[in-house]
Formats: sequence, C-alpha cells, structure tokens
Amino acid sequence: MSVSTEEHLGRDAAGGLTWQPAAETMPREELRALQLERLQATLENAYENVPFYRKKMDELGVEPGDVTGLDAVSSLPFTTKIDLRDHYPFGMFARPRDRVVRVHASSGTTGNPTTVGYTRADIDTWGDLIARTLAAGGVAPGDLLQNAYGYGLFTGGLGLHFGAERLGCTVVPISGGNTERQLKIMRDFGATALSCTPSYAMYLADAARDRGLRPEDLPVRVGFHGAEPWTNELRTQIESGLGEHALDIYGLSEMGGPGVAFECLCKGGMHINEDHYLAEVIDPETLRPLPPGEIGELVFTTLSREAQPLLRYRTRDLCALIAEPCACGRTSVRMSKPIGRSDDMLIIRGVNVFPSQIEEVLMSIPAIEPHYQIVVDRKGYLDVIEVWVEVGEDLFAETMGDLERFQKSVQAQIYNVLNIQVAVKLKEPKTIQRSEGKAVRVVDRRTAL
Ligand code: DLL
Repeated sequence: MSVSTEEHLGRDAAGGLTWQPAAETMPREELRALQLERLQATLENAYENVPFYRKKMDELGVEPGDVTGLDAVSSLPFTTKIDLRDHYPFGMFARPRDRVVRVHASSGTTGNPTTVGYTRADIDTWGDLIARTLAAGGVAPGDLLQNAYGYGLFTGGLGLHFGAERLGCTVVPISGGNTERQLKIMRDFGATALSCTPSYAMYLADAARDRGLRPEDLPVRVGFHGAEPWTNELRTQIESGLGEHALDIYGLSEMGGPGVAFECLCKGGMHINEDHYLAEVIDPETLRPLPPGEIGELVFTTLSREAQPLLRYRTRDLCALIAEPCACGRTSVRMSKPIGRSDDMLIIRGVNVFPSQIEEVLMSIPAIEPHYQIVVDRKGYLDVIEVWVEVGEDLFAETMGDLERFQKSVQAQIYNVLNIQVAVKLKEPKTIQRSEGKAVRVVDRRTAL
C-alpha cells in the first residue's frame, strides 16, 4: 500500500501549521472514500497474512470483499490486548520478521508485553503523523524540541524523535528524568518545544519555580503532553508554570504509538488522523456503536499499517467523538480527552469512580499542589478510599484547626461530585512520589474478596 508523504507546510486557522494540508483538510466525502479504499486493503492484508484474522473472519463468515461500505466495519471481529498477548511476540505480524525494521512493546505490568512491528513505510507514516502534531502547535522546521519522553521500547521517545526530525526540527533526545539537567539544557539550548507526560511537565514547572525561574525565563513556547489522562485544570497549571501552550497528544503502542490523535491550538479535543485510523466509540457492555457526543470505549481499525494491521482494537479508553467542525479548519473528527480507562475505573462500594473526577476537584482548589495519589484499600468488606494531597508551604504553616477545616472542605467537595465519602490526607510539600514518565495516580491495595 502506498502512503503519501507529500509535504507542503501550510497555515491553519488557529495560529498553527499543517504538515500535510491536503490530507488534514480533506472534504469529508473524499476522506470517507479514502478510508473505505484503505479499509479494504487492510482487510486483504490481515486476511492473507495473519492466521488469527483469517480464522476470526472465517468464523464470522466475512470475507474482505464483503466490505463495500464503511458501515460494514461493525461486522468485523474485535481485537483485544489478550489476543495480542496470546500471539506474543510476532504472531500478529502481517510481514515476515525480516521485513520489519523496528519493534516496540507496551509496558505490561504482568505477563507478556504486547509487541508492535513497523515496516519502513509504517515508520515514515508515523513520522508524518507526529510532524502533523507538532506543526499544529506552531512548531516549524528550525524549532528545537526537547524530547523528555522515555526512549526505549516505549513508543513516546523514538516516536516524537523521528517525527520532529521529519518536520525539520533540531531534536534533543534527553529522555525522561534528571530535572536539573532538563532545566539547564532547556535554557542553554533554547528549547522552543517540549514533549513529556503532563505529570512530568508539572514537575518541571515546580522545579523551575523552586529555582527562582519565572515562566518568561524559559524559552519553551509549546508542549506536547500525553501518554496518560489529564484534565483541563492541569493544563492551566502547566501553562502558567512553564509559560507554554500545553497541547494533548494521544496514542497507544498497539496503534503504533503517539500521533493517533493530536490537539490544535483551539484546545478543544484531539483531531484523529482519520486517514490512517478508523475510529468508533462503542458501549463497552453491549458493544453497539454510540453516536458522537456520547462517552464510550474508543475502538480503532488501522488503515495504513503494513506490518501489523489491527481490526477494531478495543482501547479501553473512555471518551466521546466530536463531529462538529473545528475552527482550525481541519476536517477530522475529534476525540474528547479520555476520562480514564474502562479497566482502571475504580468501583468503590459499587460507585464507578474515575481518578480524573477527583483530579478536577483537587485542581480547582488553589491551596492544593498538583500532586496527588488515590489509595484504595479494603477494611473488612468495605472499600475505603484515601486521597493524599500535597498542600503548599503557606497552608502547612497554619494552625491544626485551620488544617482540619481545610481538609473537611476538600472532602465535602469530593463528596459533592462522587457521592461517596473519601478520607483526604494532607501531606507536606514534596512528599508525594514524583514520576518521570507516567504518573502512578492510583494505588489499589485491595485483594479480591
Ligand atoms: O502512551 C503512547 C504515547 C506516547 C502517547 C507519548 C502520547 C504520548 P502506551 O504506553 O501503549 O502508549 O499507553 C497507551 O495510555 O490507551 C491511554 O490509556 C493512555 N493515553 C495515551 N495518551 C493519552 C492521552 C502511549 N493523551 C495508553 N490522554 C492509552 C489520556 C492517554 N490517556
């Protein structure tokens, strides 16, 4: 399958740039025709080259030629992380291993990781999608990107790296960690763009403030933060701490890594690269498709991947599709910020709780620092939830009575949103563990009943 790599940088209507304007602003009719053509080629590739898919499709009685419209996607089989694990390491590849130029893997906490393979063309496409992402934030050839995503099997580091080089940036492959050095390099080299997780961006902002650096002392104009859920409240804090536009970037290893969707400077949801990924949102219980605007589980079918086509991959991420046109001029459908994952949703005494709901409350309280941890435990048969929050030096110097009143008011605000009682524990400044990569927001100490 040939993948166009024509590059003609253009301007979008939100103050950013387009890397492949023709693809990014393609009329929807044309886009749907392209999606169908690519879906058919993907089905051929999967059916002919991946025994898992041949078996699944035979069982369902579907042949690649049966798919003559995009709606027929709902007749195709789903793919889950378990399927990928079962075919570890290379059983889901549609190309012989010696045609695969790169392998990444996702960080599984238990069991086998899931592996992802790329042909040369897959790597080039990925580079284009990241170039689109950076350009949308106004990054142009000649900008200097400090890439603080982890390098290695994780797709963040190398993904951003290749895309930034493709765009023509100077890339500093600093990887995560060593905050002192990050701040020094940022200023000495004059980094105009930054890529790292939102929790690490916040950590850098704090570290800069502690060293007496003001946002205007930092040269970074725009940051690309993703790989974990974060709220608009946290965005505001990062933006004022680093003096940058903080943009969201979404992806997952199974789809090839970051660059599946990205935000433009309108900051109103992430544009899905629909010429390369067919998106659906489904009800995770009934598995039926949901209309735009309704929150459900995001499901993707790859449309151009050669080495590892995936059909209807269940991401477990919960969000809604936004079909209204965006002011930036891109024609793609957007996805709202994922509110969490259907599988890391906590069920506390029967109530579904998403860590992001707690984050929203905490971030709206000025005296609370943007570092927190949610600790879930079980006392007898009852789930108990503690929210550890760090408070600023000023508040910590108050009297016990003041602290207690403050703690009760935070508890009440969380109760208003969740309708369950949580115990808020106020922690001294800098005592909650920081992360250089994805933040550990939830510690679940419960064992199965
Ligand atoms: O996190 C890829 C990535 C790297 C994305 C750098 C963005 C930037 P995985 O390690 O496979 O891949 O984790 C994928 O992380 O299913 C989501 O649950 C979560 N995730 C990724 N981006 C976002 C985001 C990379 N912007 C899993 N908002 C996904 C919320 C995100 N969650």
